[in-house]
Amino acid sequence: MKKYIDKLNSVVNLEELEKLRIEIFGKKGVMAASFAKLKNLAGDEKKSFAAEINTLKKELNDILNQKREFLKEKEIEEKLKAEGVDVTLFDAANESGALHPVLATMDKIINYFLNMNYEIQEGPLVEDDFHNFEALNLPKYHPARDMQDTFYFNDSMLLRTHTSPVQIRTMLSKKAPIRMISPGAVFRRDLDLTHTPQFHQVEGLVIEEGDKVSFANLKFILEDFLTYMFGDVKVRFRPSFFPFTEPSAEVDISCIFCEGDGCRVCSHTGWLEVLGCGMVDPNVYKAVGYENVSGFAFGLGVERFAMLLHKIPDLRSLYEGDLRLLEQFK
Ligand code: 2NM
Repeated sequence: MKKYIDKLNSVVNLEELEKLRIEIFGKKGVMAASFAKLKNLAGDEKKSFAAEINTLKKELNDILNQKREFLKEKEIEEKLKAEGVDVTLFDAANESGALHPVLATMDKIINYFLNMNYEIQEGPLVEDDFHNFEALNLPKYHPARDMQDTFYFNDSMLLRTHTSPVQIRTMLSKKAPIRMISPGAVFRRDLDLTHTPQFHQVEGLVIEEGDKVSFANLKFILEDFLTYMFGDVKVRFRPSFFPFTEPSAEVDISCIFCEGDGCRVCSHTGWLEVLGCGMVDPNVYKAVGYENVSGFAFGLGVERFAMLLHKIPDLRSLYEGDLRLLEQFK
């Protein structure tokens, strides 16, 4: 019987321990057999044997319970060790991610203007009629306010259709001089080869007191910016119209696919439209209470810039999350 003490002490897992428990304490176990022997004994002999096996029973039981606790702890520890993750471990096979091309393009644009001492301003995505339209010289019944183009919540609240309301909020909150860009998401009810209902813009605004800011200043900064973005390209300004600028222009660069020779991407014109801009319209100054100032503003679509920079033919591929596209931007 005493050999079971050694046996218990040398068990190494719970499974073995359970087998041994049955061997000792089970119905057909050694303990039951010992107690059965008592029947054949009498008197002092019976008494001392009974005392002996009861002591042994208690001893074996204590060892069994201790051993069980110890093995349980040990198994949990082993499990934790096996399943745990060492976050400090260097894994050469683990692949790193990268910025999405739209975000990377946004960063590149932002960096140019930060270097030129422009501030970044942000505003709400859910805007009201005044900041998104009215203050920008887009009066009621202007076609750009059409339900067809704008996501409305009700009569006055909407998802901003451009980041220009951030310029309005900035002008309302401080005086000239202003030198700012407003990067961010905008929303329009559009979905086809070249349009997604959410896209990103970077708009810019520069305002000084008096008549210091001219169209020549606007031309310089945009030519310099486009050279920074696209390298050695030609830049041209075409007269255009926006309600919030006067005069207004659209800006083209020489086609980066055919270098101006004419191809399908540039519709055989040799030019790609990349920006809108102009001198801030007097009606915008009136709406924000500015007097005796001069300034220019411009706006661009980040997705379009990303597509041109990386020669991505289909806008929708930017938002399909296909790893075969994304892995090319590490
Ligand atoms: C564009 C083109 C031309 C513009 C104007 C303003 C504001 F608020 F200052 F009047 N913000 N952005 C603007 C001007 C935007 O995007 C194609």
